[in-house]
Amino acid sequence: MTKLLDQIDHPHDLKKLDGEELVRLCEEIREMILTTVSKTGGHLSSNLGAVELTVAIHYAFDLPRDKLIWDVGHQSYAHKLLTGRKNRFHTLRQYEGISGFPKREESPYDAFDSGHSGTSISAALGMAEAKRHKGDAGRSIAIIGDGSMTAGVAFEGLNQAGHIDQDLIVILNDNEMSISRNVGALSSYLNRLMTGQFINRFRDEMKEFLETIPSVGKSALRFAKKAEESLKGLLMPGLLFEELGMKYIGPIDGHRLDHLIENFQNIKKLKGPLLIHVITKKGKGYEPAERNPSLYHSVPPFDIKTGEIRKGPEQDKTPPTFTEVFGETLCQLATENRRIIAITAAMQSGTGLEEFSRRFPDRFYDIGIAEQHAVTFAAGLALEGMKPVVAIYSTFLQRAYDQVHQDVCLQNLPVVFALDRGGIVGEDGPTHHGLFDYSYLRHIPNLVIMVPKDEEEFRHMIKTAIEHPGPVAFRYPRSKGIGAKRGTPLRSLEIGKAELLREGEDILIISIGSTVYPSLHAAQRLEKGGIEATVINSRFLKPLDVDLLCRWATRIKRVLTVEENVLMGGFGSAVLELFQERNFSSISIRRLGIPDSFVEHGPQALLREKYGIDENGIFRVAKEMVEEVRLPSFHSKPALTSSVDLPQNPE
Ligand SMILES: Cc1ncc(C[n+]2csc(CCOP(=O)(O)OP(=O)(O)O)c2C)c(N)n1
Repeated sequence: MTKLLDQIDHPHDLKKLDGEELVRLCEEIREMILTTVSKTGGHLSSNLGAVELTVAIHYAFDLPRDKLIWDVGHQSYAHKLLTGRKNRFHTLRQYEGISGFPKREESPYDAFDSGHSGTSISAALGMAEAKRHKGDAGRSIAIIGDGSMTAGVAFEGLNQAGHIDQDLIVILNDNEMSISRNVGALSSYLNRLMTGQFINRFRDEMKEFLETIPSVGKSALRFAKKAEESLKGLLMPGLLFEELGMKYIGPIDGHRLDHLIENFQNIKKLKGPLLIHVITKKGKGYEPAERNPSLYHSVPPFDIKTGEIRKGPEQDKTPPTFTEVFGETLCQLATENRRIIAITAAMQSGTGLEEFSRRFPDRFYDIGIAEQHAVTFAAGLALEGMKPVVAIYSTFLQRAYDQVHQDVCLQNLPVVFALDRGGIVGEDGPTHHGLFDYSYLRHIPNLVIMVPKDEEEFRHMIKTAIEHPGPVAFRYPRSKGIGAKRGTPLRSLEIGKAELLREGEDILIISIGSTVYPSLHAAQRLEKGGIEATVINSRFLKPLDVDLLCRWATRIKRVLTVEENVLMGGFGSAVLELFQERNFSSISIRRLGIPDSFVEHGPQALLREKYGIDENGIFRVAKEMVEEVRLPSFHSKPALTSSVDLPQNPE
């Protein structure tokens, strides 16, 4: 039998299939997703759960005239398969392959680039309004999970949608899961809608009440039964959304293709803002993922037969990842310090807080996908004498910039920010790289920022942060450390004190975080070629070790800074500013880091090499800098480095 998927180059091809064929197509899509993700890794559970939903949307609506906006976008694989990308699907998340998220540059069917939760409703509403202005009859459809619905911005969108009464379709894909089990009052509410407990409880209470009234009881009961259907609609389902001005429709079984299609076709005729509540199962159709949807939420390559995750270097327990070291050290400190509170924004496992949540359940908070709330909640805790540790991926803390600024740093509150996934994260790509945090944090007064070079230094930084009386952040990468020996008693580091790692008179390399060891290795190679390098591990992005940096810079006069962050406003910028303030006009300085562009998806090592922040890149530029003296006409590549002879300060 020929594959049905082979016949689908375009969503319009779906309309040639009958009901039974569409069901078979869903099976083929599921199989394709499973086979591919088992090899490439990726977001499995969410995609398996959204297959019928995706087919039904593409069948019932008219894309790309109608706009479909995927929230987060991690569940858009079936959409990619139906919109002309099936032949490239094997390149999913690979370097130069197709992205794991919707990308406008990849396809006209991808209406909006996403990766961060909660944005779909606002974007869809904006498009709907633009369509009204242009007189375009196309529909705007946001598809959002129950986890992402906990993001405040989703409610900001709903608030306006209900207010302006715009034609907008919001499909709530409810699988009761965020990455872990969804949490919070909204989740409980959706759950009650789903199970109908609310309605049943009401009905039972009503029945009891009516039966207690002797003469009217029976007929009233008959009446009540008849009224039950309308009562259901009138009183209970979707009340919250109805109150916000949306028309609520559901819940609908998200795996019954016929129901979905019929509902969507009817919905197309309705006006105003609609919320369609669809119930799906995360991991649907693959038993290991149905059993453990969190494990397969974002999964490395695995064996389809057994579900066993293939052992790569990342799965080895030794050395541990920075995330693991964070979780372990925080538990150690929390045993002695009962004021330590851990907060995650729906990333309990990703931020290494599983153990903490088990051991200190009363001091652990998963506050949902609500980074802004997490930070201000921490500010409140800190004001009352607790020691909150907010563990958030660097990319997601971007959302809470104002809270870090206003609610924590302006008030000089002792909140600890644990910024996981700092730097290049790999296959998740530009929406997830943590390449901006040096720049968006460094200029905020009162904030101390540390970046560990290895696991052992990291442990002491966590201790330092806990003991620091003001706001403090530490930023660490998505990876294993170098296997540094751990276990010395935890101690506090001196704030703003850098570490001199080696001495040499030809060039000064000042490095921070993940680039420190590559800098050291580059220095060792330079030495073999007769070039002597001094290497300083800055440890602190802020405050800098002014004395040490200035002393060595004025002595060597040739400085290379290295960082895994955008160059603008980053670590090298901080060093430049320092030298400019000190009138160091005769120092030649170059900076290695990420240029003014978004970094694509791909393996971490490959991208670090491409952007010249690995050992080879550092070696090459350091060598060039030393040789430039002998070959003055030599010019380096301008995109990645800048060579500046600093102007004399007019003062
Ligand atoms: C602002 C932000 N914080 C955290 C995340 C990490 N994240 C990715 S998917 C996800 C869970 C989303 O749950 P839901 O919307 O219900 O989708 P499901 O995977 O269950 O289909 C989280 C927390 C994110 N993408 N964006």
